[in-house]
Amino acid sequence: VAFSDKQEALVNGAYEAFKADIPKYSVVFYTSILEKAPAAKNLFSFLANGVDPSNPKLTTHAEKLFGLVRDSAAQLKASGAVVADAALGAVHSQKAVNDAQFLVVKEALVKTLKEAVGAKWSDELSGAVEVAYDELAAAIKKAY
Ligand code: HEM
Ligand code: ISQ
Repeated sequence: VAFSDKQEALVNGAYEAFKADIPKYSVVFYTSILEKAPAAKNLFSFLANGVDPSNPKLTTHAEKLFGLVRDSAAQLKASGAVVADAALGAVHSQKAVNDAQFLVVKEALVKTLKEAVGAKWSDELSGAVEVAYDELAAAIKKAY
């Protein structure tokens, strides 16, 4: 897909806003996921004791996922396509992660970045994040 310099800059800016307070925004992210999909608690061992922002596993996993969405935007701008690590496909196919779950994570991602970005949030930014996420999710699912 076509992805402009501006779209990449918007996704980068949103990622920087998330990075400004990773514990805070990780709580927003996981809370949103658990609201829509309470069973996600059983998928991630680090959620066993609830959404604890002082648990480094919780923040590290969120940071990795948000970082991959940012990388996806960079790949889209550079080549118009996203390639995901084979291992990333393998993990998710083994856990039988489905489209409904990908949607829950996408909605939580958008909600979290919206809160992080604040007044600078826009439809254009939302759209750029969604394309970067959707193309990354498609690349992961290619390995199924
Ligand atoms: C593992 C990224 C979507 C469930 C992982 C890992 C990464 C990752 C990098 C490797 C372990 C780690 O976190 O370091 C992503 C990305 C996604 C995505 C970029 C979306 C584009 C999902 C969805 C689910 C899911 C929708 C299901 C709700 C899992 C599970 C693991 C995992 C269960 C294994 C966790 C463990 O046991 O350590 N994912 N993921 N992922 N992911 Fe995802
Ligand atoms: C999916 N895969 C890996 C890590 C994650 C962290 C939070 C929410 C979803 C995730």
